[in-house]
Amino acid sequence: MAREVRAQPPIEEENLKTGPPKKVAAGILGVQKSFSIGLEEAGLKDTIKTMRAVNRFDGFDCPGCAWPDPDNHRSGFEFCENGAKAFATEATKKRASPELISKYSIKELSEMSDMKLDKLGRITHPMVLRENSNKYEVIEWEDAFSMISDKVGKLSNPNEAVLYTSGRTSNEAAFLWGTLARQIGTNNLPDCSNMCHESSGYALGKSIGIGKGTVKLSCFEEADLILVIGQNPGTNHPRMLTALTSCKANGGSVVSINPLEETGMRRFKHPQKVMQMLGRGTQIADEHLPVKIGGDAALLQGFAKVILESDGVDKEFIDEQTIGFNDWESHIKSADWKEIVLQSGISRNKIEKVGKAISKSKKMIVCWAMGLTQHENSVDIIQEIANLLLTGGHFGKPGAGVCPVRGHSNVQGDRTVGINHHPSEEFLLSCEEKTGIEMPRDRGYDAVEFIHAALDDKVRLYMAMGGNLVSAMSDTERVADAIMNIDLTVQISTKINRSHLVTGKTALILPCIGRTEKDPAGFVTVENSMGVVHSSTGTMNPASEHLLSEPEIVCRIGKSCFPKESFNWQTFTSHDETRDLISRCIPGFEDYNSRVREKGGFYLPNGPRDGPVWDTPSGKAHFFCNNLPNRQLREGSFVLMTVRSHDQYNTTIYGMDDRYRGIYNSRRIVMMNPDDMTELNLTKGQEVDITSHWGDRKIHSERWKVIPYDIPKGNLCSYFPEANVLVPLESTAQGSNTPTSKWIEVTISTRGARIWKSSSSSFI
Ligand SMILES: Nc1nc2c(c(=O)[nH]1)N[C@H]1C(S)=C(S)[C@@H](COP(=O)(O)OP(=O)(O)OC[C@H]3O[C@@H](n4cnc5c(=O)[nH]c(N)nc54)[C@H](O)[C@@H]3O)O[C@H]1N2
Ligand SMILES: Nc1nc2c(c(=O)[nH]1)N[C@H]1C(S)=C(S)[C@@H](COP(=O)(O)OP(=O)(O)OC[C@H]3O[C@@H](n4cnc5c(=O)[nH]c(N)nc54)[C@H](O)[C@@H]3O)O[C@H]1N2
Ligand SMILES: [Mo]
Repeated sequence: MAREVRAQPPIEEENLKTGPPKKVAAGILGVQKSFSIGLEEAGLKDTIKTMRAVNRFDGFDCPGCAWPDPDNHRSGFEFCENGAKAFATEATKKRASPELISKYSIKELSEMSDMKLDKLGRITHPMVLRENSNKYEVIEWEDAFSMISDKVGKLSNPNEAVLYTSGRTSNEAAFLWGTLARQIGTNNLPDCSNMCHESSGYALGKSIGIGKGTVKLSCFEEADLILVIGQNPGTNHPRMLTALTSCKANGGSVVSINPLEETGMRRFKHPQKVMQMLGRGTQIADEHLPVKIGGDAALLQGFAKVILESDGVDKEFIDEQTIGFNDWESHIKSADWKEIVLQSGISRNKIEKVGKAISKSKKMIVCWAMGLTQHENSVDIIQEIANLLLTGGHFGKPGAGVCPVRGHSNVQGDRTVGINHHPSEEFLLSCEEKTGIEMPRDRGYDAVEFIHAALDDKVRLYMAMGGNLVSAMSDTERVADAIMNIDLTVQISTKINRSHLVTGKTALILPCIGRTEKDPAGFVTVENSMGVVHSSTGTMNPASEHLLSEPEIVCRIGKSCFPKESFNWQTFTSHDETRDLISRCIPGFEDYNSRVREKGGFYLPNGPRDGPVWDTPSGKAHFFCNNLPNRQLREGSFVLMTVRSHDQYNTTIYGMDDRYRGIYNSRRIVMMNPDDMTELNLTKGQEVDITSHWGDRKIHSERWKVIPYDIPKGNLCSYFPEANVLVPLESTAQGSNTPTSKWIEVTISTRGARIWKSSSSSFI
């Protein structure tokens, strides 16, 4: 029986208000917001308790983002407004109890907004949605595990199982999760990284032999120049503003490269420093380059041209440490300035000014996030960053290097401990030896490949360790078709989201304790964006007595599926045992249990940072030559990017405002250059329809309100997850296969006299 559910959030009547974008980030309002969210969700006592414990040596790791904490000291409060939202909504007093959930059919729940779904509160019991039912009901843990092992036993091929991971999962749970997939016999381990920094890992792996950043937090104090490209730290990594301020305090400069002039990059008032909070704050960006969406490869090649003609070339470093420089040099010299200016949208003068600053820099850091990783040519763009840094010898010394700023708080750790759909032979061999489990060698599905496989009816079992793939993936309606083809879908989670409503024929919800809560088995561990592995100890009582920890859930699934095998799952309900096993399987984790008990944890080895040593086939760092993209837009088309508002955490919507950008009470908006609005004869707040184009395929989405905004001409900006329906599944980055959420070709049509239909989008 097919259930009728809504894969996209409903369109609600909204009272859009706009004002000028804010000039200063954080300050007193940031502090006030942190407290008010906490009070509303968790109450006074628990708000203070969580705020005291977050990011302390003996407390829990903030579930907000992966930005690191200082190595050897902590202030009274180590968090930001948006971190406060993340832990307050987890520590909420509201409960999505079986009584509440079973009041509604799945269809009724799917008609709630994403914000309303989240505000139902914490899930308290394991629940099942049976094949012929349209309501969830309670199930005993053991029965749920038997349903899973039953399904695993009936797979005709282990690759019919897929195990997804969202990046909040601890190292312990992630390692066990990967082991479970491989014991089932598959490397089908798609994860949120596939939609996030996969392009960074792929590109850097080839250029410098490690798919991670090469700087420490202290490097920000030493750098003389920091480029922040395609990132909105004021909203998504607010504590990074403190680090940028420290660079400025020591005489360094910051350059922002972004189609939007984001508030956090203008001025910052430290919400925890009284004097700064009251003053004008620190100016962050010395220069802002409003690059066109997708114009970064051209811009970076422009910088390279300037550097090659100046004295910014570190000949000695290049000769000793790299290969491919000469080819790259002639490639860049032959690049055409006209094309560079046209594609980037930045004048030659401006490019030369910043290019000269880069040539002079002795210690440069380049930071980036989703503005660079979600394009068709993302891998090329990131390799162009590596090329620039290699030219100036910015590796192997403090104050310099690459800094891909990670999103989810443990997304980097999850990959390190084996959440990988194409693990190395070295990793598999080592795990095989130490676990006694035969490891499959076939490459598994990434997130996009998983959806294609499910559309082709090749997936029977899907289990998700957290996350909300239905809303986070591109092409929402096709993802829903794919998921509904599956026999059994399982969500291990804390809160209800759309992935609990758009499900397989049978669905399970296995509720787990969150980061902020006490785990009976003690602390877990995570790795931050700068390769520091440290502990995280929850301090709150779990939201319900029926919850289990993520590692315990994995162990009990494992035990239920493989009761007779020699790998004894029961042992690994002890986190110390799991860490011992990890330390035997994965280089860099030696003495894991003792080193992680030291204050602040320990750094994982990092060749380019510590040496430099390059783990590439040649043993050297590589320059790569990349051609600029040559994409022709059809007549009248725009390029749309999809970003986060200030009041959301990925698919979790906390509120309806995007305060820094001056947009209130509405999420279904599209920002447009005022000149483009005049040309199309559009007025502020007018509703338009958006159609995306991929080859002959068109996806149509109705009712978006236009907002005049300072964005390059021809470019548009909307929020995800609402706009994900417009991202074609086929449109992915070369090499990393990441959906191109920041580059979607669209056309706009006015709604005129058209009659409003209740379904928001359809294929035409
Ligand atoms: N509060 C909060 N914190 C978060 C998250 C959250 O949702 N809320 N999410 C977490 C996660 S998982 C992640 S990955 C990070 C994401 O952190 P960000 O990458 O900062 O997130 P986005 O909102 O996607 O912002 C992308 C930025 O890139 C710019 N941009 C878009 N296209 C281009 C381009 O072609 N070139 C350039 N130069 N810039 C471009 C946009 O204008 C925008 O400023 O944040 C993490 N932290
Ligand atoms: N168009 C567009 N799409 C995008 C992006 C974009 O910029 N534009 N960004 C992409 C990026 S960078 C990312 S990382 C993905 C995010 O993709 P996901 O990681 O899949 O999505 P989230 O919204 O972070 O997942 C939130 C859910 O996780 C569950 N959860 C929260 N805490 C815990 C916990 O402690 N344990 C468990 N088990 N579950 C928990 C809750 O049920 C919550 O509803 O989205 C991607 N999608
Ligand atoms: Mo992310």
